[in-house]
Amino acid sequence: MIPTRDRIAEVVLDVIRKKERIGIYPHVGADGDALGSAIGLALALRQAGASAHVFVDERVNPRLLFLPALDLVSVYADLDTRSWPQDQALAVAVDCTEPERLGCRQELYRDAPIQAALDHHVSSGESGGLRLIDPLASAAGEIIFELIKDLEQLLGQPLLTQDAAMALMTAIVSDTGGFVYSNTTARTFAIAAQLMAYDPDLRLITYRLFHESTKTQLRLQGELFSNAQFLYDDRLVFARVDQKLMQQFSATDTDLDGIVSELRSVSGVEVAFMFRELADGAIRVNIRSNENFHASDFARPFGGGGHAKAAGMTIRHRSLHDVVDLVVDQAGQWLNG
Ligand SMILES: [Mn+2]
Repeated sequence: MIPTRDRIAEVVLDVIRKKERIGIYPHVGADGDALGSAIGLALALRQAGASAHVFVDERVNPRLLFLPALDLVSVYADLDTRSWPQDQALAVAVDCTEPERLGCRQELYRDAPIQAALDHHVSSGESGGLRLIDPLASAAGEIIFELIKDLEQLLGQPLLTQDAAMALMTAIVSDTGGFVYSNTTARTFAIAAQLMAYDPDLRLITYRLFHESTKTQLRLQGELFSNAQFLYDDRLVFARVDQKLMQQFSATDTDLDGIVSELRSVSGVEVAFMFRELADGAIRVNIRSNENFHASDFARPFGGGGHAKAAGMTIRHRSLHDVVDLVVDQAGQWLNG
């Protein structure tokens, strides 16, 4: 057993025995891993007799509304301060380590007598509390699964249920892109195999996370793909979206999900951009790249950031047209340099 996991399990057991409250905190903009992990943990803790709740900043992403036990999830903006729990004995951050990643809830998290963080992102911060960071885990869901297994051993009772397995499987499927990203390991499959024994609906998870679309999305994608522009021997491709187009299709930001990744998938493309005019006039640039183009290095001089193959930046006080020219020209120099 990893010492920190051991200690966290002990602390959790102590809180359960005292019948005290546990708050679970996924990061802002909770994705399938953050929310699935949080719900999976809450359900297992409840199975052990604990009073466990999940707190999030914003309404649940529509793509995740298939998750079980959403009644355990409270939205910060929807609660008045009186009903906000003051009596939690333990606060657990999930899929993040820094309290800053908890948005409006960070004070609530800090106010708890004990804080624990369960994460798989490499972190430079040295915040206090109990921290279990495992960068080799594909998803926070893997770490939560192992913690639940420890608790089952210590308590001598089963804690996982079909609903908890559904939530944890969602976490893992979400962060591995359906077991295809390079973070997918033998351990990922071993845990997924154990979760499958509880009969989670894998087909539904995959459909809702990756494949479900709407008529609006289909029409908008058709428009953007038809008009995508290829440059530099088709090594660069970009799409542009202004407010007029968004209104014409009655589209929202989520209707643009996945478009830039599709552009990158075109054979021979090294970098794909999506330029989007936001309602306040700022220009959002999403970048997806392959091996030969470091997306976050490219974004940094523009005040952006991200990962090697997925990054973004927001540029203000310039027109969509100017930003496209500037960025495409700069990217051309990178590709030819
Ligand atoms: Mn994650």
